[in-house]
This record gives sequence, structure tokens and C-alpha cells, in this order.
Amino acid sequence: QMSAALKSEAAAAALKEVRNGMRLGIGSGSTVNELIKLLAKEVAAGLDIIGVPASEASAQLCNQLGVPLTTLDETPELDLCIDGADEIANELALIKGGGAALLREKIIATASARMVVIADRSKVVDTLGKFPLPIEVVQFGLGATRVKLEQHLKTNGLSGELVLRGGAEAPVVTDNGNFIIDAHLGTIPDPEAFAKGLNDIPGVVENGLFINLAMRAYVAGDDRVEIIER
Ligand code: DER
Repeated sequence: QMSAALKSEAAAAALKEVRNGMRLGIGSGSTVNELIKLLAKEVAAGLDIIGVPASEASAQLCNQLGVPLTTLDETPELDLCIDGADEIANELALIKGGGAALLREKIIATASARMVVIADRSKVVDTLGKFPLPIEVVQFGLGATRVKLEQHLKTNGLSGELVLRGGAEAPVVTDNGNFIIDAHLGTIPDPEAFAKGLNDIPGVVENGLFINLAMRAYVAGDDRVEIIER
């Protein structure tokens, strides 16, 4: 788990891309929380931006610290999205959704002209999949969706446990009123192939594979922030 200082360094590096008048996508998670704190200081010093937050948690912190917010209804096109990641592989293929915000994160990332990632070195991997892949599913028909997901795994030569996040007794409910199934695949050699068809399963809303979205990652190491370019 990376230190708050490293998270803050990665956030500060990405913040250098923010210009007056920008419409920002503000992701979700503990690294983005450090970004929001730094952004609030810049706003207090006169930076003129507005942001669309990817979770209620991010929105709350923005409101608390005075970062001006808007919605995608008022501001459907954003200039820059800054978000965290659970895993970063080559070509900046990401796994996201550890914080159950992946649906709004992906909507905001795709509404943005540019997406950059802030993280520490522990998130950089050779192959995606050690981190369980979050899949947002509707509550209705969960048993049938599970069967379809098992088939999708098999079709793609993968296997692993499909775990309802929070457990059957107290499942995690996302900001959008859905459940999360975490797929413990171990490795996803071809994320693009695996993603194909996954959202075609009727009960599947979205998945945590972010392919060809991030253009740059700011990765905080012990001595400096490395930039990974796509
Ligand atoms: O849930 C998410 O998608 C978060 O952005 C996650 O990927 C990173 O969270 P962290 O910054 O708290 O590690």
C-alpha cells in the first residue's frame, strides 16, 4: 500500500497539466483524494477549473475542500481526466474498480479528451490480472449472469473464482445501485480479447479493464515520479 506522500507526489506531477478554464474529470480512490487536496489549494490560490467527480466519495471531498463541481449533463465534454489505477500494464492497459467506482470512472474517462493515471510503482505489472477484475453487474438475475460469466472465462481460456464483493449477506452496492463481481483470474494475457463480448452479457453493466484510454501515467517511486507514455 503506497504512502500518502507518494500518492501526493504522483498527484502533484499530474496537476502540472491542469490549466485555467479546464473542465476536469476527477476519478476516485485514495490517490485521487490527494489530488483533490492539492487541487483545492490551487483553487484557493485562484485556479479557475470545474470538475466532474467519479464517485460520491470524491464529490464529498471536493465539496468539503471547495473544488467547484459540475455534472456531465451540464458539461458533457471534459478536457482532462486524472484517475488512479489498481494495475498498470504495457500500453497503459489498466485494471480499475478496486473502489467500486469503475462505471462512473469509465464514463468520465471516455468523456475526456485526455486521461492520465496517478499511482505508485506497486501498481505497475507485466501482465494484468493478479488484482481481481471488478465487473459491475445489475442485481437482478445475478445467478444467471454468473453462469454467463463462467462461460466467458472458459471461452477465453481463463478460469478463476467469481466473488460477489461484500458477500451474499452484505453485498457492496455501487453509487449506481449495482453489485460488483470480482473475477480472480490470476492473469489476463489478452485483456482486449477478454473485454470483447464481456459487456454483451445482459446483466453486465461495465468492467474494470481500461484499454486504450490512459495516455500517460505518473508513477511515484521512492526517489522520483516516473512518466509512462502510451
Ligand atoms: O477504484 C478505482 O478505480 C481507483 O481509482 C483505484 O483504481 C485506485 O485506488 P487507490 O488510488 O486508492 O489505490
